[in-house]
Amino acid sequence: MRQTWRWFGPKDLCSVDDMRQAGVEGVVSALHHVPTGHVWSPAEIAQRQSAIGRMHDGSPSGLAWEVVESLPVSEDIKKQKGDWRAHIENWKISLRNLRDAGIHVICYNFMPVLDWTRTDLAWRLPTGGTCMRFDIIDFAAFDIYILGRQSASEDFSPTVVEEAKRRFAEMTDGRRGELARNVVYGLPGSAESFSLDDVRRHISEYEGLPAEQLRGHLIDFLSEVCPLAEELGLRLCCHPDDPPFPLLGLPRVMSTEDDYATIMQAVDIPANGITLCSGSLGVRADNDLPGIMNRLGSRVHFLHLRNVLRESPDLKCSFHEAEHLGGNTDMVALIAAVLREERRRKAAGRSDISIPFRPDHGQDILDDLGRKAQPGYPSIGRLKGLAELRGIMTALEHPAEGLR
Ligand code: DNO
Ligand code: MN
Repeated sequence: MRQTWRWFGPKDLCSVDDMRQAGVEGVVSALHHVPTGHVWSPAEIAQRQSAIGRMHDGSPSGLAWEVVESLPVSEDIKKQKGDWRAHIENWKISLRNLRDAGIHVICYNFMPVLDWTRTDLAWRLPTGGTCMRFDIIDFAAFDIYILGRQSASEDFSPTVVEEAKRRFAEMTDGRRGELARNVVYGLPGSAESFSLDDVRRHISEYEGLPAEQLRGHLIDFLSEVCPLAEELGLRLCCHPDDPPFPLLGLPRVMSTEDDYATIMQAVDIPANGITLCSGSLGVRADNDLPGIMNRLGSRVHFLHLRNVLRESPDLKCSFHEAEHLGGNTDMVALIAAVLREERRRKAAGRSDISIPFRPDHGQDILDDLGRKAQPGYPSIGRLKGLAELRGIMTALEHPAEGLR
């Protein structure tokens, strides 16, 4: 397992020096400033690589950009409208440029309009630390009363609708504004300045596009890009829907093991792979993370290891981002499954034995509180997560206690 860390570029509060001290082996990054649909040029890629390669005193960091997260897929490609064909061609040129720069693992996602969605970005834990949280009642209140989406109330249970009505009536204007900002915050990079009207317009463009059609569009996209990726020796990996159920009336097609199995079979080549995000998939009780790793592991090219705690047994439930070993996913069993997969790869003579992983999000604790890092990306909380995960890996691989 290769220990990686997400770095948002030179303006990230966590420096290259910090990553070195955290014991990170490789870096995950993206060119967030390049508009979606445009080509990632060799010059831009090289510039980011050189920033990762240097400590603040100019000496070599020994770190390299190993995983792209994310090479964004445009809304046009997801809808097969407008400039979608040109965007696919540009995505392919970016793949070539990344290969030429020696970067081989490329993560992306296929969620219409939204990326991750939370109602609280700094929810206070009993410890005094904070974490991100998704509250289904708050979310329903946003959807029904703030966004005012027609038929929104049909997407929630009658109890949730009832409670959302009461909660919204009691909400201060301040909280209403904050809730709207928090939900919109999870929109992908270049869309951060979206207004509610923009969100309404983007949602309306998906009207009449059922999930099966979106799945078809994903398969069409992969049929175009995976053969090239295979030829270039690249590994593409699709991040799951976060959370793994439909929101705002938008279709979602990467939420379950079946969704992944369908896509893996539809374009059945190794370059078509998975970003196994235990925090995203783990929101659903019917996603068995160690089992998914056992069954689909040969196509897992990248791992996000984090944990969530479900707050009710419902499918569409409230949840918060727990400590890495503290939520509903059995992290020891999941890591054991990853190590088993790596043994299988070694026995099969594969070249990609070591699977890159990162401690996906972390809680805000100690000096990170109030430091205003990118939500989910505090240095200390992630370092704590990485250290805990590293402890499990070390223990499972120890010859005395060893993995059987
Ligand atoms: C949530 C995060 C996501 C992820 C993108 C990948 O679990 O990992 O923001 O980076 O969805 O495309
Ligand atoms: Mn993730």
